[in-house]
Amino acid sequence: MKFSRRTSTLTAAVSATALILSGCSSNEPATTAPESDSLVVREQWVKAADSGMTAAFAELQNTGDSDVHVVGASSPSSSRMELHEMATGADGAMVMRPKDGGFVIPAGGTHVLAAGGDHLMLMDVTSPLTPGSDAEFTLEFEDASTTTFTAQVRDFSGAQENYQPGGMSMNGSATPAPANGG
Ligand SMILES: [Cu+2]
Repeated sequence: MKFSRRTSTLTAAVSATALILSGCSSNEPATTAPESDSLVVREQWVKAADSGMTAAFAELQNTGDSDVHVVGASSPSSSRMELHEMATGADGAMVMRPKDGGFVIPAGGTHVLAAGGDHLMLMDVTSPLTPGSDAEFTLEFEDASTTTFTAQVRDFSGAQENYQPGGMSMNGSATPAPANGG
């Protein structure tokens, strides 16, 4: 008798704890919208290339009231993509390199990806991007949501920046051949 009463008391205590815990989780802030809901992509285009590296540009507008973090990009047109920024290399020349933490688009703001600045880098074009055709891109956000957009391929003679892989320190001899991109 005594034993069974203790058991039921224990069970009741466990149930109460479970209720408290589930109560806590329902008290969390209302689920915020995925970052992808806040991002508008416009003026997007990609520089024509037959192979190797090239770059895509766009205006990324954040219509939401919290920052949007772009942490990755992908495209069926390239086996790999990186988020690049321009920086001054050791020799004083501008180089492009992966941007730590990706792109942050402030709440209500617009982040412009343009030649000479931040851009989406196609590291290895897998099928020729010919002027006038379209290419598909996917942006990945910090919360793992994604946005897909279509960019027109354009002829462009600019954006011939050198590539500084991994943001590592470099000297002239370590610099890869000038990349056809960024
Ligand atoms: Cu680049």
